[in-house]
Amino acid sequence: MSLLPILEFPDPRLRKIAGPVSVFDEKLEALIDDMFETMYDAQGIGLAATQVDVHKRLLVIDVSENKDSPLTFINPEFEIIEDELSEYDEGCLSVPGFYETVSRPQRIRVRAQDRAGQAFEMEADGILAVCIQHEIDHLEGKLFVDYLSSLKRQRIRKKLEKEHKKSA
Ligand code: QAP
Ligand code: CO
Repeated sequence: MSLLPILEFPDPRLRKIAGPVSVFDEKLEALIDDMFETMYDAQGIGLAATQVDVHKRLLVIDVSENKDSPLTFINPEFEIIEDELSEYDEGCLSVPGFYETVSRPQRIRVRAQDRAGQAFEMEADGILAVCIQHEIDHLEGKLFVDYLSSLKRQRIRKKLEKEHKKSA
């Protein structure tokens, strides 16, 4: 297993639209394992393949307290069950150090495939529903900062660009 580098905003590769996963093989299994290792190492609760520069429709999530409930979503799709919005302070491993409030539908139904290619369906609410929607956005090249005012987004971009210059 290995840790994968995580792309950071405003890297243009975070804007790519991911394509479907069609081959379920050992290479995919290894990528999933590396994504979990990378997410846990970075203290994250969700990671989309886009964030590690792999433009395939694949997410890993673990919102459990004890980090013992890994969930893998391949080719995920969701529908809104409950139109009502709820607010959550979101962060992102690709936008380190910044948290802002975002509103999203409260309850969703997700259809996806697991690592073996088996289709499954689940309903989600609370932080899991937030996280699934946040991660599916990544597959569409979308970031949580896109929901903020352009002033806030620019401020975040400038601060991160400064950080990137320092460490380059
Ligand atoms: C998305 O985000 C999410 O800034 C996943 O310094 C976030 O795992 C969904 C993280 C909140 C729902 C609620 C962020 C770690 C992790 C940082 C993450 C940081 C270290 C973010
Ligand atoms: Co994110």
